[in-house]
Amino acid sequence: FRYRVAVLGATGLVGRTMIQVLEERNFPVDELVPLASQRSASQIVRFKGREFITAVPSGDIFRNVDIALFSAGASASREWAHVAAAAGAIVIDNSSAFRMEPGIPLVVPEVNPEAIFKADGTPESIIANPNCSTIQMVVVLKPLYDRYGVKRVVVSTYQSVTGKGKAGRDALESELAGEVQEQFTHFHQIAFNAVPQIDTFTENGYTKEEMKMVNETRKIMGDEALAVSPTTVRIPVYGGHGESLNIELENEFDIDELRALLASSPGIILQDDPSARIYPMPLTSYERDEVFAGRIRRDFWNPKTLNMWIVADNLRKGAATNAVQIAEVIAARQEKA
Ligand code: 2RA
Repeated sequence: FRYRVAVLGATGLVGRTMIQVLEERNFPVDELVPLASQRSASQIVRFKGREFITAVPSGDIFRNVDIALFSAGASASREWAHVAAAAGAIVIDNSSAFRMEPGIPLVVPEVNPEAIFKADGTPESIIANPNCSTIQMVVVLKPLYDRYGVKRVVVSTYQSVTGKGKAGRDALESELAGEVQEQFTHFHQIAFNAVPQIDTFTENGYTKEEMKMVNETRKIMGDEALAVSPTTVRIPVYGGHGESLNIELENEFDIDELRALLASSPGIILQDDPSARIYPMPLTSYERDEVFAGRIRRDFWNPKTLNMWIVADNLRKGAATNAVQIAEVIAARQEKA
């Protein structure tokens, strides 16, 4: 099988990373259809040594598309996802538009790949890609959940400016260059700072980013009793999101056995040797597809509880790679069918 793959938002940071990952992972692309809004139309994207001009989306275009990767914001997804699905495309949407929609699966391939498919074994027509900070956390929670049960996670994030796309990255660069800002992309100056606000506040004192970590995690893990207590913070780094996790398990654990379990779990690379100063860092996760785990240690105040530190490239495993991996699961199933 080879696929005609559209990328909506092809000129954005995630869209460009999607195209890069499709090429790197050699996804069987028969034809690439890069799409962008009117504002970004007619820009050049490169794929497998060829240049493509971005087009503006239309119903007709999606008639000749098998898989459509979306990353152009929630309003563009709301406008085009059902049009593309009705035209026969399978939509993998990185925006927040449908993540909590009942009947639309929210998928991390290492955690709940079966949610991609209907009872008859065919793929759902719209599949939601979770928020970056949620994805890296559930990749690590999944093996612990299956083996020990997970009751509660207290998570503090240290999120890259690239979570806000090109604008987020450019904001840091211009502040570091000493340029005066008309208004701050990250609500305040981000250079030499940490801003404990990502997205807007909801009425309960938590931000939308924090509520995504609560609600999306429960949907992906299929457990509405799983307690997630989040604080999300923006910091001036490029390479990826860091997360400090305090995880309360249902059952007792042996720390070496738990470490070995993580090391042998899909999508996880252990970097955990404090004596050698080996632990995950954004600089070492940059442009990688895995979730890096380290600083694994027992919480000496609470039984059945551990602390750990994880890092993942939020543009890759946090967005583009996860979406392409969902497409890979679909392609693998069709090969077998
Ligand atoms: C952020 N997770 O980091 C959000 C959206 N990518 O800004």
